[in-house]
Amino acid sequence: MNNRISASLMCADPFELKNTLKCLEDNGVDYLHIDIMDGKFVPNLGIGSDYINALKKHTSIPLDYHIMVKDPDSIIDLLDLRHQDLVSVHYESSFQIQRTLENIRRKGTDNVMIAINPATPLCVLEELIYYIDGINLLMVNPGFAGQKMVDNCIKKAEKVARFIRKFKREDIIFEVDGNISFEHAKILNNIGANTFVAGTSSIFCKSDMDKAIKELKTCIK
Ligand code: S6P
Ligand code: MG
Repeated sequence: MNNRISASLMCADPFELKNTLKCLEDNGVDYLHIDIMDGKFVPNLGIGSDYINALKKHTSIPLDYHIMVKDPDSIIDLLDLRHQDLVSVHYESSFQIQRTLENIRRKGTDNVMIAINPATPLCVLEELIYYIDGINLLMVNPGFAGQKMVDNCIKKAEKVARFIRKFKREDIIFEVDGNISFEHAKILNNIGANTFVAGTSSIFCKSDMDKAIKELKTCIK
């Protein structure tokens, strides 16, 4: 699988969105990362369905939904998923996570993913590995942009890579989300991550986004 960049829209200046989208499209950014938050599962509010519907009228870049809400099944219907979109839900967010994963697939995406927090033990994936197309490994506790990577998360990424090899699922999406700086992207690329959420630590950190995207691409070659 080719490495991919998913631009985190919660980090984009809303007043500059049109220019930002053009720059992301011109640079062939693969996904727009959409953080959906309810103020309960995580202590912040995030992007809502009206914003997403408006966004879809202005770009054809596939969306990468990161759902951080309690009882995610109740909001999946609002999303109008397309087959190329990615959707990740947190292990802890649903009482019947396998049913939730199936619901998401039924709604139309080919890319159903499980998101895991820095403290979520990897053993929970053993029962789910056959039902998912990807893992979104959080390198920070979810809720906010601009956080520092939680200690030990690089080691955790190594563990995830070993886990993927053990279960012979090298075909899956291995996404990393949170404080993905240029330096961290290089390290995580070497470990085996293939999808990189780009936020304030990389493409939204400089005034020249075009240059920053090109730099990030060289880090994950
Ligand atoms: C955090 C969220 C992320 C942020 C990303 C921002 O809850 O899941 O997707 O948007 O972490 O990137 P950065 O570089 O500011 O950490
Ligand atoms: Mg996210």
